[in-house]
Amino acid sequence: MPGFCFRILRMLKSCSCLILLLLPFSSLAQSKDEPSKKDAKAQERANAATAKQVREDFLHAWNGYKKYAWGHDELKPLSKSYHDWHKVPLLMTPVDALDTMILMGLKKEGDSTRKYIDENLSFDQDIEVKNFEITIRMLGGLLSSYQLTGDKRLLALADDLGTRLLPVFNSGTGMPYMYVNLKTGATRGDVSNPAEIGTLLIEFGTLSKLTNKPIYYEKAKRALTELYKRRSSIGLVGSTINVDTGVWIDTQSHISGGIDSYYEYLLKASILFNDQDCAQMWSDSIAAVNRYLADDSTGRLWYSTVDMNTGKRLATHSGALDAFLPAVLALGGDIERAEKLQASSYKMWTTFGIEPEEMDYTTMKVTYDGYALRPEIIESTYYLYTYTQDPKYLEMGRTYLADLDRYCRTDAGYAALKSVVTKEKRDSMESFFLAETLKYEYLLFAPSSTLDLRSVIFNTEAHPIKKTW
Ligand code: DMJ
Repeated sequence: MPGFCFRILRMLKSCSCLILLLLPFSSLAQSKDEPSKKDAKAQERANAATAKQVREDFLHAWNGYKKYAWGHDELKPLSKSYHDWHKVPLLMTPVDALDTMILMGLKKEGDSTRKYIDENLSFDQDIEVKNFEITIRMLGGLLSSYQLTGDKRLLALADDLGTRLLPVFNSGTGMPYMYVNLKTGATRGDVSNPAEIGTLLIEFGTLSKLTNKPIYYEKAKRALTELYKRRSSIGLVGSTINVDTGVWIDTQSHISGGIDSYYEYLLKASILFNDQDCAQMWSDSIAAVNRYLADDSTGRLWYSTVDMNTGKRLATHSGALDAFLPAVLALGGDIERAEKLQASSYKMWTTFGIEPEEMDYTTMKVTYDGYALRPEIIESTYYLYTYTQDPKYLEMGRTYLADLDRYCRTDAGYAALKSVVTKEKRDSMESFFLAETLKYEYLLFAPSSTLDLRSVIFNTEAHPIKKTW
């Protein structure tokens, strides 16, 4: 369908001279602005209908969670049961999904979910959690929902969680360990990666601003800075590093999972906190990434894997996670590169009917065939539509939605795919499907008054944070 539309658009472009010639005559019959007004109205109606459909899809998934997994972390949409990350559930899906409900105007659901979280969530648990995941999903979710509702209990929960997470920073370098026990503060996991080290400042920084406790900001900013300090002489970071010694373990540099949101947070923290150090770190880093990783040898723009010290190309992979970069490039003002890269991501999606976790972009052959219901490609589409208003991004959004419904919908919710080639489903619906995938899809079509992208910074789990300080 979109390919068809693009062809028509191309044809229309080539006829543009003719249209220009005919324009004065047609305006004799119609008032000057009538056609565009009509188009705008039709687009508005179509967008409202798609937004409504996304809201219904959200409710379908949420009702499945409520029916089969209520009180637990995640729905298992095939076996109609639940999955908990730890021996005690932390209400991952409700916390992650709450601000989506609020933005979608699902007041009743939002109110009862918030009440349930207020009354039942406690972090005083003898469990070991992954600092990164808990920060972006739980801390981020609590903070944005607090800002949207003013419910002080949510802020108190965030503050309690933040305090329990702080021991992660007690390493040799100040870069965080991967795991911490919420009750004892015991830490584990000295080999980490840039994403887990550098994707904390939006949440910890916001917590500092809202509680007037500088320690959160200081610890997360130090972690980010210590990582940046260890970049190579050509300005790149590797894949894994020991947080006690500061020594790189794996020197492969890319923009995919494990590194991705480190770059995202350099830019976003610079904007949210007006932090000039972050701004400097972002501009140095993205320059090196564009210089050494960007690869347009196939006629399309992709980002490759190189050695962080030499810049030597090591692999030509891209995948669902890499699709976050156009959003970040666009936010950083580089619309041209963002649009080129988005066209590549879209090609990846349409080649398989849904995007794979990883493929080789020189051959377009899948190297990892799963699809985890990831949001990144939709997130980038939403940013680019906001900045360019180009309707082709709406068509992209409609393609994703139709494919999600075609391949991932089950009678209990939505399921990840084991393989984008066979379209066989997997018994998993991660909380980010409700927190991110459907939120960005909804915002793409919802009226801009729902939320103005320019007035918030989304954390990497799509929780919008407003600068109230
Ligand atoms: C989410 O938890 C976040 O977007 C994270 O930055 C990357 N992985 C998932 C979604 O794919």
